[in-house]
Amino acid sequence: MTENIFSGNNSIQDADKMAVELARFSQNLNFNEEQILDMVQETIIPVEQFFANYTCAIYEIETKFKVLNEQFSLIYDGNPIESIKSRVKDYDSIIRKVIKKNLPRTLEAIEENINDIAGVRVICAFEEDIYRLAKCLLQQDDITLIRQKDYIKDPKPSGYRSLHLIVSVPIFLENEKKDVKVEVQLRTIAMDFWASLEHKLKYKKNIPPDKMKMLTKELIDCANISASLDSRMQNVRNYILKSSDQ
Ligand code: 0O2
Repeated sequence: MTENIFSGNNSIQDADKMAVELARFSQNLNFNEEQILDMVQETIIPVEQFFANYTCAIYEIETKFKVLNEQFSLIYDGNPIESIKSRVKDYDSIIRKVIKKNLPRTLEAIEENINDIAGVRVICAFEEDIYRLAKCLLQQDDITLIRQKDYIKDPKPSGYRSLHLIVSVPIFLENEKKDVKVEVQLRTIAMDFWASLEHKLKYKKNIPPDKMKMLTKELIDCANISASLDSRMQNVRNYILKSSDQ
């Protein structure tokens, strides 16, 4: 069920990239090999640990949803979760956000101010399952809700709908317990289908402005149709559940 789009190598690739840069920079300053190796070690290990913390936090959150999915399937009709997609934000996107938010370029500032370095997207068939799963996650005593944005009740002007939770979850390392932030996005299959297409349009640079305007409007219409589809499918499902109770 889980599609983990985080390759597991991001942190190493990012740290390697930094090591190459650092080595090049140091060579220009005539550092000797040992000094370069020391600096590389000092730079790489905190960066690797930084990314590893987010990977571990994703494991924790994914496991919580898998457990809920299993338990719900015993109570209700079928599994509420269709799929889970997780990722750790890549180094380039983090740096772009650092620049956009004008943050100091330190791991501490990034950790403090960027909430979506770890992202878990939970895709359900029905809207009611989204709220049921969110409620169950938030009532767990090791989860702290930092921020909630309900773009299902209040969709974005683009038509975007999803329930966003920024939570903090503890991870247990060799000698310490650390609270790590994770952005959880819960959405239906229809919301996810819409968001993927809209995301593609957002990053297309070669569409003429008048066509872009038309496609944006078309997507707003599609979002409304998709919201109505979600609601009608939910009604049919509720009817089926009610009639199987009788
Ligand atoms: P990616 O590549 O998906 O990670 P902040 O996160 O603080 O910068 P804000 O306003 O708190 O900004 O975040 P928001 O808008 O609540 O949620 C941001 C994420 O939600 C985005 O991440 C998208 O994944 C998704 N999202 C929000 N609005 C839209 C939208 O209109 N269309 C689509 N397709 N997705 C949306 P990123 O960082 O943009 O990208």
